[in-house]
Amino acid sequence: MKLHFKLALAAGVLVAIAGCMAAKGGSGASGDAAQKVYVKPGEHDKYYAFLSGGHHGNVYVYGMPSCRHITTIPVFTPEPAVGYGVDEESKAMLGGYTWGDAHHPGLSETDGDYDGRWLFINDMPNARIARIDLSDFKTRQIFGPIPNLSAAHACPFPTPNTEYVFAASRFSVPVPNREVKIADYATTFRGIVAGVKVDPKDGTMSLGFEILMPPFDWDLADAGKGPSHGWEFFTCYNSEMAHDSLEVKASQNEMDYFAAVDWRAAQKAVDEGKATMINGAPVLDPAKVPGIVYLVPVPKSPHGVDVNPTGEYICCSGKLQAEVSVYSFAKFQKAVEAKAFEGDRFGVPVLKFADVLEAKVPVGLGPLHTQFDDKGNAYTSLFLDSQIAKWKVGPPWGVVDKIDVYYSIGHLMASEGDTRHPTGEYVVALDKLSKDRYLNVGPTHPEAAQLIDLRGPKMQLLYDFPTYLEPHYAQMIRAEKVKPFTVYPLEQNSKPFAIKRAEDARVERKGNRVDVYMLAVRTHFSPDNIVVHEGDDVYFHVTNLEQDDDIAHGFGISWSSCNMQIEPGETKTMHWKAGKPGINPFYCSNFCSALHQEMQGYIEIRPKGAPVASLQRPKPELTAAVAAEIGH
Ligand code: K7E
Ligand code: CUA
Repeated sequence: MKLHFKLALAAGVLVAIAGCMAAKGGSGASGDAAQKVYVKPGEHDKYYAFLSGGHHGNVYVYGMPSCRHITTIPVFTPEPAVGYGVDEESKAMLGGYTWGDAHHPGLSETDGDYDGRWLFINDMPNARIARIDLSDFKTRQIFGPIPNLSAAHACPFPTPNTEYVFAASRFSVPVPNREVKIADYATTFRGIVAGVKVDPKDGTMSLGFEILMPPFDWDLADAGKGPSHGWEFFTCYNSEMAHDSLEVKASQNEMDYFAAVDWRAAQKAVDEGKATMINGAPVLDPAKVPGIVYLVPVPKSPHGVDVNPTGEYICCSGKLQAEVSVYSFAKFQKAVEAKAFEGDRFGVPVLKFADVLEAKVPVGLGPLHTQFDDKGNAYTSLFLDSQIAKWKVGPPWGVVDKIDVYYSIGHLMASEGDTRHPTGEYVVALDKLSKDRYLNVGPTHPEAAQLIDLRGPKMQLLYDFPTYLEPHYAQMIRAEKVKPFTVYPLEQNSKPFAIKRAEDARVERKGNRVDVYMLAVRTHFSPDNIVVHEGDDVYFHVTNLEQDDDIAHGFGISWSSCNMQIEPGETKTMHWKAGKPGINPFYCSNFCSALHQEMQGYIEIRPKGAPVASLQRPKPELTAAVAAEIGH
């Protein structure tokens, strides 16, 4: 999110920004930094880092500490090289959308630690959550658009056993959405918090509950753990309920809030039938169902909310304040038990600031997000100061170190930093502006990320690496926890259109529909000559029979947008519409072998009504060659 202008206007700190920019420059790194990021050729990194792709709609995978970009996982956006959004399965998963704005990767957890099973990530504008399976680094489910909810920014932030992922609305809308006046915002618009259940066996997401919230802009979230397990916390801005000129009007109140949601109580209320169905979602109204959500005042337009590794403290950063407000979960519970409320907003009880606050830590200007290490320290990003402040969690609560970053840091990611056991080795600054740090590539600058060593008494800048647009948040997991397989075992391929024997390769037609059961193996497609009618709907079901590492085949068709990659052992289906009578070539688009260039074929398109066999088989010599290649 572009906070720059909003903050400058609202806080009147333009001078502060200009001043701090002018003071920057120089490398910041020194001494033994190069050795600390060096991973010898052929050796592997210690951590996987998953960086959100922002409005690129995907996930970038980096190795740490080398900061090498290893791959990009397509999630919400079509990707032509592998045919994501082109083959029938992934096309259906994208649901007609061709973009997403992905902000927050959320690794699955067991007992509050990353378990390496799945990675969840939000698409804010379209209110969707994707699940990437880390057994093959593929997007396997896109859940949503979640009904009634607009712009899932506080999302997905999994709970300690991945019981739930969450989505909260950044932009309130009428619930249910209908024809209303924008001017009726405060009476008609509502926020929504959605609890999305995750199946513990296979990760499948389904809607658990929705809670009707005040029409504020729900911003970020984090799950409780340890003593605060069972709760999810959400910050908001715009408790003023402005619907225009937000950069001024939404910064009037001294206090906004964080909301604390008791997700077990919410689920129980739904199971007991206390919800109203709206657009197919069970919606709970806190005015009618007490005990599921509370509000706690937070100074000055908070952004990040982060629970410390022990689960005792909730750290909120007021963007327009130079402090992190640290709340005690124990005090929160006490205040709830005592019903010490100072009124309510839309039926949600409001607790007293002083009752729940534990400490105020004066970190510096523009605090946004906080991460943690294994030694009881917190690290808060300072957008306006372009710094990270390291501070002690617990008395005597105070800043112990600061480091400059280049420039205007948003999120930061510590190694296993959202878990109960951060490793305290690294933090990566995810900077919003790179300005002069890289070769000039024109007006669109790359994003800037910086690796910082946390192991010494002082933070040490090790390395700068540019990224493509536009990581917001990221997570870093120990590499040994992630064990993806490198080929799909052919015997486990149960796709309905898969074929595994040379003699099963064929073309079948029924009416205008043509099904091509095709095999790909070095270095042939079988069949490689196909006859269709103009206008036919042709479905290519391509099975890659390889079982060797790194032997993917491509299948691309000339004069079309049809291309896909088929990995070893995999079957994919792609639709192609036959054009005018003539000849249309296809080929293997993914380099696979010495004779890759020979891996090609032709489609013969005949006029409507011309004779075309309803069953076509490849020439016997091709079938024999494929059989020889695969052993049967
Ligand atoms: Cu850029 Cu988490 Cu969307 Cu903060 S978010 S900076
Ligand atoms: Cu198969 Cu290139």
